[in-house]
Amino acid sequence: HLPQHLPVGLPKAELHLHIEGTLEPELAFALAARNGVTLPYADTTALREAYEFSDLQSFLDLYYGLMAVLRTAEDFTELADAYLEKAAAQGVRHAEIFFDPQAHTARGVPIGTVIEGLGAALDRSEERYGISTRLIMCFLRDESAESAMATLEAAKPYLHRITGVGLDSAEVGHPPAKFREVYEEAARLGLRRVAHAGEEGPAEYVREALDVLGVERIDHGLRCMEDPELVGRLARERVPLTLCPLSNVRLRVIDTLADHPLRAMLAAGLLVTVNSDDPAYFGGYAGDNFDAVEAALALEPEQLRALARNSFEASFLEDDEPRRAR
Ligand code: ES4
Ligand code: ZN
Repeated sequence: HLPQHLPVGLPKAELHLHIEGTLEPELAFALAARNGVTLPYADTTALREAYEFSDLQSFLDLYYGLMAVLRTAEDFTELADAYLEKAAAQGVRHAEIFFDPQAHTARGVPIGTVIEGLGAALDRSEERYGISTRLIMCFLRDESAESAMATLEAAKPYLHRITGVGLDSAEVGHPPAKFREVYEEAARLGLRRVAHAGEEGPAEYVREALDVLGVERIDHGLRCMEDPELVGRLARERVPLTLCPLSNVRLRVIDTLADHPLRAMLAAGLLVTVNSDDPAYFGGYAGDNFDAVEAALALEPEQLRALARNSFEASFLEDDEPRRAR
């Protein structure tokens, strides 16, 4: 791509990015060798060939397995540095980065190792890459509420590095209300609140995330389109939705990019943003996602600029106080 190519070059904020989802096969094998971890794939080609997902769960199984290579603080620093360098080349100027502490503590990697490792890269991100950052700690919704609460407790010595909490992993069967108390405690601690909802799960989970968890941003939220009343509310209340178009195709939430409801969502007045989710697995970083929707949906330059503008409006930049304290 030419750097002046609009979708890639437009200054943008990335608001839906799992740092573990930026683990490229080459880095995975390098870390495996360094840490003495044996991977169940012969090489990077064999690993990439396994990136053929039928749904969210089939992706998550591979994704959590590959995390076995992440062991030391330096591993997390390298992971974040590699992401930030790629993101900068795609016009990202601000990144609000998810991480999954339980996916690491369950393997014996202390939460402090994860946070301090990521933090070392984020501390020099503005000067090195021209990207400001925030860190959002996600709870695994297919684990118990008690485990999430224990994770929040374990994060207390590191809260100066954490802007907010999120909710991710297998959605169906794990409604937001399961985490009511955890989100209440997060709010008491002054943390911002977001949650994945309406990716594979129903529109009702979007409503529950707003009403029970008090979130101020919905990750994905695609299935709100099945509920016109909810769409009206999201538009009226300017609740941001962090869409991830390439992810939706790779995880078979939609059949093809041409089926993506992004145009209808813009037309409905929703505050939508375009993000990469797990770019090492889903075929592209933030600019690639902009590029792909421009091509598949024939977006006008003005719509691309609106998406970029939305990304800063929806961010926690210059606004580090909770917006909808309950
Ligand atoms: C995720 Cl695409 C997606 N959905 C839910 N949880 C996740 N964790 C990483 N990627
Ligand atoms: Zn996600």
